[in-house]
Amino acid sequence: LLGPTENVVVLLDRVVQPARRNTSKHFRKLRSLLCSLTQVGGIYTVIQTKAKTTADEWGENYFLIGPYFEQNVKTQVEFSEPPNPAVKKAMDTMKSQGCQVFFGRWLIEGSPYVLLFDIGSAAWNLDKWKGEFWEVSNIGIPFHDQEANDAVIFGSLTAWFLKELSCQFDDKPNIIAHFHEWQAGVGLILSRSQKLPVATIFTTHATLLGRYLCAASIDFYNNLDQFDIDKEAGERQIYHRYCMERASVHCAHVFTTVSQITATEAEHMLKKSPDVVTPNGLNIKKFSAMHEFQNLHSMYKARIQEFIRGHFYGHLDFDLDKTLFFFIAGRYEFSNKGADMFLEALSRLNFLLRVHKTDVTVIVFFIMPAKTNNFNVETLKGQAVRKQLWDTAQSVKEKFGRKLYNSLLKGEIPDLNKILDRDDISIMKRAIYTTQRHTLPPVTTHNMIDDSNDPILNTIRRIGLFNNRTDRVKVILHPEFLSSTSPLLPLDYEEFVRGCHLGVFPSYYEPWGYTPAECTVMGIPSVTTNLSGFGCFMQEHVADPAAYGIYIVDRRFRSPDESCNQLTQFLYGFCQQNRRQRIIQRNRTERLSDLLDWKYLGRYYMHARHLALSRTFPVKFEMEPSAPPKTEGFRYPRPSSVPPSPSASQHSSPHHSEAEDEDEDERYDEDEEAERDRQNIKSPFSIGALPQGKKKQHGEYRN
Ligand code: G6P
Ligand code: 1S3
Repeated sequence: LLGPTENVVVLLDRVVQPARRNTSKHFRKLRSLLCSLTQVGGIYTVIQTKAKTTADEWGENYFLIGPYFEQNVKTQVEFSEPPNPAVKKAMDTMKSQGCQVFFGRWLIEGSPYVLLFDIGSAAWNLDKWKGEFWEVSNIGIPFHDQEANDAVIFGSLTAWFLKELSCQFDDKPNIIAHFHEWQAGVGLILSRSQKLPVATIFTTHATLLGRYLCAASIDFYNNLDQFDIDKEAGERQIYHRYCMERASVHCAHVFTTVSQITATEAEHMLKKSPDVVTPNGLNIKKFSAMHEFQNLHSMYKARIQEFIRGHFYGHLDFDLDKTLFFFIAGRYEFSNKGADMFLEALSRLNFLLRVHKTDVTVIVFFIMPAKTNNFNVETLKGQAVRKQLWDTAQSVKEKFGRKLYNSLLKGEIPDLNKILDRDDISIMKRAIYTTQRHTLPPVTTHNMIDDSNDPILNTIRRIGLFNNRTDRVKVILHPEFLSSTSPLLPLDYEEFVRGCHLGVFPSYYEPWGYTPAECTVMGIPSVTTNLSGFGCFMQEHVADPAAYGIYIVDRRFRSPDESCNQLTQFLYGFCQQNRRQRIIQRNRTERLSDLLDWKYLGRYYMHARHLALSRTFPVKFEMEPSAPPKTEGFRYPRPSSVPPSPSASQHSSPHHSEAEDEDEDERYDEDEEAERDRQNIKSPFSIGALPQGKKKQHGEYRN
């Protein structure tokens, strides 16, 4: 703790938090360690993935603070005594007053320390703490909003801990506390009102009002300055939450958000511009063999194809080798996540593929959790039928093999017309009869609790995408997160993404958007929009994003119908690529990974911390007088093989002739392009360092 730099750093993140829906039930929902990708929630992904770079920077001085949930902790945390005497003393004081506090290492990359408060054990203080919070903020919390009440308990515990910690030192310690989202904000507000010697940072990953207004299908971005925000919050019964969020923003020494588009939104909804934009990164792991991710695509695609064989039994009159897999995944916010526009575009794509009589089939997965009552019978039956056909084929093959072997031993070539006997033929006929079905392959894999009101199913009913034989676009709603232990589609999310061809995320409200970012690092092309932080970031950093497999739909300056047409064109263009072109495009997509690495993007968080220290302890720390960092200064050029003029051929796609289609071995020619481009592209890591804070008295920051 009192290391060479004498910095004490406490970074306050909401560990093991769900961030999926604004309800207490979800706040408390248990999470599985294995679900580390977006399935669990974007904010969780930020905190979990950036732990490694932050731990690398601050080492033993980095602590994450969050609520204690027994089920999660059991599988994710290794308990230990805090090695730091100040932390131990602060914890002991709280424990002696009846509060349960746990300490250990979070078993994720970087193994950071975690400090977990049991909210339940301190709940008896709720009325008192609500009163104290009212005294300092005039924000009253209704008794029925359990999530907000939990936030008051958690925030009061946090401020208490910070107070106990900071008074362990004779000299003023250098504590930075970083709070994410309004649920953690009470601790920040209380720390400031108690004038604790703590540098505070508040990060919002979405504004409460922005999310609500967009979900109500309001023309949000063209009316940003028109809203009566207090009234809007009041009408939606989130006024107290909104006040907690806004107070956190205004109390923080440094306010940050995840993208420029959310920065603009915050300016209007929260009446403050962020001091720093902190884009979200990922921990990128490079394979030692360059084409390993392509092999993984092939391997997991085969697993998805297996599922499709079962799901479409009796209707497998399309060529699986010419079938493309698209998907959308994430929280079930129908219009915010663009599922509405996607379905409309699929209907138009279906029409285009039919009129142009193409032999390509598109199967689209919607992975969005909804209330269900188990898998439906028809879907399970499909997999059983597939298994039965497989077993039949295996037993006939074995018998056939034995007869063939015996003939060869006798030096004879068997009469192939007689090698299968009547029994074999009967078994096979019976197996074929089981594949007869009188229903269409189901559109959903589960029994939906609210089937008749489900927005995805209702839209499918309206546009008539029922998986008919004539449809070139088939739809499967999987209203549950994926799991490798599923009896239906035994793949975890990452494996599933790798096996697909295209992720489609035409969001209307998306402060950042991890889903397309995750596709990118796995080398899977994706569709995003210029209303998502990720889409704008890519537009800024990549000269021709579509050539790299990042298709950005313009939802900002076009009408919904025009945007939908643009999306349809992207999808249709993608379907026209041949295999070789897809392979090349995947290589290019994967090349953008560096841009999304925390090793590069972590610098913005670093800057926010230095800024907070210099604002809180100006006598000790000063910032170098250079401009604050922006997410700019680096741009990927067009890939060298893409013609400079769009008139040369199809927009931004790799250009090769159809004759090359099946010639997979030539895919490695792409290495030449990669090598050429690599020489032209300066790595994002080589961009000049950010302006750093300087410690005035005791030397430099530790980094
Ligand atoms: C990867 C594999 C190839 C395979 C290809 C299929 O590149 O390494 O062996 O042919 O994927 O690509 P597709 O886009 O048709 O799924
Ligand atoms: C938010 O999660 P969401 O899906 O509710 O935070 C994520 C992490 O910053 C961000 O990627 C996403 O766009 C936001 O919406």
